[in-house]
Amino acid sequence: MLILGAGPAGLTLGNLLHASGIDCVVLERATRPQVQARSRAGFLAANTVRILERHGLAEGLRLRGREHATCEFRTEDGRFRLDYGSLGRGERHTVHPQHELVTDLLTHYLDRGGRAYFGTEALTVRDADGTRPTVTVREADGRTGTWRSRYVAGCDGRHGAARRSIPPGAVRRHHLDHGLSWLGLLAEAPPSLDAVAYAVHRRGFAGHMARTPEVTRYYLQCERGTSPDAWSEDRIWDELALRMRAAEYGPLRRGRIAHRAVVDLASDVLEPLRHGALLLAGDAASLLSPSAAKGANLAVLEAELLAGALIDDLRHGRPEGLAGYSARCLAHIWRAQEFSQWMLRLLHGAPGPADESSFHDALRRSRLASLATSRSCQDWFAEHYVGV
Ligand code: RFL
Repeated sequence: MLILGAGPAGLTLGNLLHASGIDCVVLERATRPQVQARSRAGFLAANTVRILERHGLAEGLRLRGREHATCEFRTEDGRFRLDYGSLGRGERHTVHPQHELVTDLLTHYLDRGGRAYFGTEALTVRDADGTRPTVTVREADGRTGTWRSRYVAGCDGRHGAARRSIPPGAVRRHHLDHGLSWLGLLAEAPPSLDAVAYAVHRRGFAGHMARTPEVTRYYLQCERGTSPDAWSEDRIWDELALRMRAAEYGPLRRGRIAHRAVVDLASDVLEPLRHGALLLAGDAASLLSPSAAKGANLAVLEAELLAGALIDDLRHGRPEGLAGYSARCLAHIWRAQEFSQWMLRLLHGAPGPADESSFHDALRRSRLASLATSRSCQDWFAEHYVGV
């Protein structure tokens, strides 16, 4: 079994297959230190924690993860908090930065004899419609090589070889460009408040999310095409303070901006998540806007479903699970897409002609007012915000 990519999807899958005695190899383009340093997600859903616990993979997050269950909205109409841990199904997030989760999963896999090759970039997957797909790779020393296996799991993200190798028309790609961009920032500063904060401002959205006691993620909506380095640190902090209404609600704790990247908000779903012997999971299968923090959680869920189906097929000769893998995942993916889209419309007006955007802006205010005042709306929000 070949697994392309050592992110949350590939490493969860690798651990589950290896624990079932299935011979598998993870091929990863980056070096091990690069993989373990990539900061992205931080909020793990309760279901993700349950999956990791079920398979003995939750030790790190139990030791270092912190429960989180409050979010705050700041708008032109004031601010309100939702203690979502006491709404909906009463579930909470666990804050555990993605690079720590990846490090936990990788260490667990390698310590138990799992095989992984770093600096090994998959170039193409060929013959996926046969029973012996071939992966051509560029190895760490620059030479090309080939790997063959019964199945290939494409867990190599949105720009990986798995997606590229699917012939045009073989699967359908549903795609939506939201026309919005966020400057994603990691600040070497403690969180400024004890809640996730979403600030809606006429100058654009701003977000605040704890990562660790020393590091906080912030987002600033920016113009499409903005270079990540275009904003000075002072401008970033001033703009965050303005949009988050720090003068009214309390100052932000400033620190060095350690990482910055512009994210063009887009979503897509491939359907089905399979081309013959090539099976997709994680961002390779579906890309979500980061508005609802679902991507890493879906990656873990899909990896568990794929592992179960592969184990049934390879160990017990039951291929039905693999046949149903795509449909099972797509049901979860579309629910997550729908909620991410709803969140996006909660936090932004819509780009477009002035009259349309003022209409969307009024809808956004009304949506926020419902969330602030309606218990059933809050229960719905909590269930979907923490769930996958
Ligand atoms: P990953 O993590 O991208 O891992 C893919 C791995 O494949 C490797 N690779 C290749 N290897 C071999 N050959 C090739 N040709 C290869 N091409 C790529 C890469 O080096 C990498 O190691 O995909 P995976 O496993 O599917 O996991 C998906 C998540 O990483 C992603 O959905 C989340 O980070 C999304 N996301 C968030 N999700 C959450 O659930 N909660 C959050 O709070 C959250 N915050 C975020 C996010 C994504 C962000 N970015 C990237 C837009 C915040 C940000 C800023």
